[in-house]
Amino acid sequence: TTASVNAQKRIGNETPEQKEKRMAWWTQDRFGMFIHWGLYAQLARHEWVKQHERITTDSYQKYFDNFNPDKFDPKKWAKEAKAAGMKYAVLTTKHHEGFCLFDSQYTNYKATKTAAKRDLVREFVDAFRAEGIKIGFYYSLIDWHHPDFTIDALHPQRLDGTQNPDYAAVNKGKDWNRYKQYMHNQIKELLTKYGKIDILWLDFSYPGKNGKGKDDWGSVELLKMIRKLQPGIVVDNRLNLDEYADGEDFVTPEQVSPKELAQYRGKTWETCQTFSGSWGYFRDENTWKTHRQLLDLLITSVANGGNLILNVGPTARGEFDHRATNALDSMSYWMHANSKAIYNCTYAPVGFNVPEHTKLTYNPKTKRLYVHVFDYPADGKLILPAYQGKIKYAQFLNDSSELMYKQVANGVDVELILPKNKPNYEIPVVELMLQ
Ligand code: JFZ
Repeated sequence: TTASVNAQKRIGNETPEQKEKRMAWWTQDRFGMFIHWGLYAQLARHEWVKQHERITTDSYQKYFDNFNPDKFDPKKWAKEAKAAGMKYAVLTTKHHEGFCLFDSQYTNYKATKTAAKRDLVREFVDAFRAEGIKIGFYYSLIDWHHPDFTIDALHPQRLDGTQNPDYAAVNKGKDWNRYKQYMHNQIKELLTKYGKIDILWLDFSYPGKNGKGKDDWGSVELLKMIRKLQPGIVVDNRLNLDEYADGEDFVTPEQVSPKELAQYRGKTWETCQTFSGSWGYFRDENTWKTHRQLLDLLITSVANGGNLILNVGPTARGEFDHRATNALDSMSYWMHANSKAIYNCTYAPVGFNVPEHTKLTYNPKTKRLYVHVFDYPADGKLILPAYQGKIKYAQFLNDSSELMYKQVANGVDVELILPKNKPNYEIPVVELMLQ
């Protein structure tokens, strides 16, 4: 999707300068936490399990009846997010399964009607706000529980669990407008009952025959309402409004590898990533990313002018499991020492070549260039190609210890002299003060 297709088509009347100002905090903060939590945590094998396994709404009811997150303590979540250096957090207020973590007046399929007896969204908002973390709501446009949500190509489940390509027959008697109204009503609730909301992450469109897009969601009308209720809010790009210049605040490359991120330079973007492949808690998944892979995603995002939102899928009891906690702890250790190379940073200015085995981030305000040393040179030599005359001072970022450098005989390159001992960080960072 690209916003440039028809730049003159607009929904509101915000100027590009006003948009940049509205989005400034978001582009500076760079690192957020995604939280996918719902009844699916009990099945513990992906948030799409109801659809993947064609579980009927009747059979799924037992997960509503059994839901009892006795360890839910969002203050703990918020502390872990904060420690990891995450500046904003986006919670699934309702995922595709349709279960609402918030106390919606439009449904009984909600947390307050379960043994939890609490508005989980309210507590999330209070806890994260108290830690100074910006608040984001994910809300699924798709709803596998609402009786008026029509079955389509991507959501072929019939209420009896069998598949039927005869959509007209299957959807007979459903009132789409009733669902659309329900969805608009709930988004309105979310944007009026919880104070200032910083991010809205609506998910997702799949336009085309037997799909759903802007006309189905009433996206134009919806975005107008959103902007009216929360003028400062930042909204994702999954409403299928990419033909409008102002129909999306940021693009959302999902689960892509670091090398695919370079193509997003110049856009406003956030890559969303899981620890293990699934968004919802997945007990038996053993493909967890390493600390290095997570760091690579964060550094490479910033090195290409984007954000990273890293997902946690809490257990059905309401906790981050030990694998998630360990992963967050490792980020926290690195960010404690190196976050200056992340916040307020973007790609390096023109003329700064990327030294071998490194990635560059840059803070335009402080004019500091950060060299992320992915492979530490055994001989301690790090060549900064064509940096001669461009540097004032060099130090490690983690401890502000000075680093010596000298001009290479070719008169163009600079040789940075690193100590034998690699600092105790998976990827150490050199801070260069530029001339
Ligand atoms: C969606 C959800 O279906 C998923 O469960 C999760 O919440 C994720 C963050 O978002 O998945 C998508 C949506 C869009 C694309 C891919 C996966 N896409 O546009 O490629």
